[in-house]
Amino acid sequence: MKIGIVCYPTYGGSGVVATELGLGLARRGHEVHFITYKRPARLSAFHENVVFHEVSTDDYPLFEYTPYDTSLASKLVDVVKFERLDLLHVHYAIPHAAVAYMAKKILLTEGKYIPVITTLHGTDITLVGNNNAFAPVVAFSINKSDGVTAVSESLKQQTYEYFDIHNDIRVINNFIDFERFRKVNKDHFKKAIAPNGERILVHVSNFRKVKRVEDVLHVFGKVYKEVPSKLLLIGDGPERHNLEELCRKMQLCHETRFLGKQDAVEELLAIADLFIMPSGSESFGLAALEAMACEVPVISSNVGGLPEVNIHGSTGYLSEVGDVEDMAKNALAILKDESQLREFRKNALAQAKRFDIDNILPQYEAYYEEIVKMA
Ligand code: GMT
Repeated sequence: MKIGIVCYPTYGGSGVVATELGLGLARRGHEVHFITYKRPARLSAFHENVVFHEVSTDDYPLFEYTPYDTSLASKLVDVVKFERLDLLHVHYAIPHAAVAYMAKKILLTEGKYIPVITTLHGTDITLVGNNNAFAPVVAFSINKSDGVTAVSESLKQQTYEYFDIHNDIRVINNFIDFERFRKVNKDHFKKAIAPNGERILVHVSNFRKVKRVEDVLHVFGKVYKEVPSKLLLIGDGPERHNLEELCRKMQLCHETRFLGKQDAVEELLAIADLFIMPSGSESFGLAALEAMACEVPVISSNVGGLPEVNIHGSTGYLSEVGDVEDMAKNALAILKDESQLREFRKNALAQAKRFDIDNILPQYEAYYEEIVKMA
């Protein structure tokens, strides 16, 4: 098939999933066209069957806000027509689903029908889409998509709850590439970070408020009092400065490292003993899945899709949002008991295998076939 993928090219989860999906489809012989404003972060090398189309927007003094939506719609029309695409798969509803609908309508005037699949990732529904400034357009464009997928059962239910949706939503989960995410020997890293055999706790996110990274520090503050340990904070974002201040106030700076954005996250997960994800909202929790694939148990909140990924008492523990006491108690239960840690590591890996890219990609392919046939 010839597939157009529209996504945000940044480090966010939706862009990562879209890029890995496109690369996986290309490996399976499909022709994949990425259409966005910048080369996606994980699309750095040459890949057979992959083309990147950059959407450029011209500045004009009249535009206080550059009309990206219009440029993207025009680019979609152009690429669909000249590359003879069979399908457009847009990731993150805002603004991609509405823009794809406009491109579809324009193409129809020329006698070309292009089916559009929208994948809902999370904040496009839970935080952003559910805001009056976007809601009517999000609901309309989901209803106008030929196919809709959500990354978890929970996100599917939330979408029906928040909006008046009369389209079917198919759940196709986030996935993991075990060629990349697996436990490898990185003892030299471990020695450098935890020279006295301290436990290593890790958090990875975009440091937005919704991730509640301050809870990570509060949990770590309690754990550290009882078990010699180190904390690695990976990623960057708007809360970073406040977190650095909190870390100083809590006098945890010697034990905590802010590592910023890292390309090879798997190498750091390889030395981790515990992953912490205390999010206030999380449609799936791809970062937790990546940790589990590297045999790292997860302490998380119990919101959204997290209970579908992290199994309480098996791959880690779930707590109410903000209950740092409970999270710390659970973390200590794992970290103090070598046999529980070993067991949870094994369970985390087994659970992650359910989301192997080799199981999930064929679900997308089958869905594409279904939607194209219906169109
Ligand atoms: O907020 C983020 O983590 C980024 C966001 C995105 O759309 O770029 O991630 C969402 O999509 C990921 C991939 O489907 C999911 O694994 C994350 O759980 C989801 N984030 C939230 O729901 C907060």
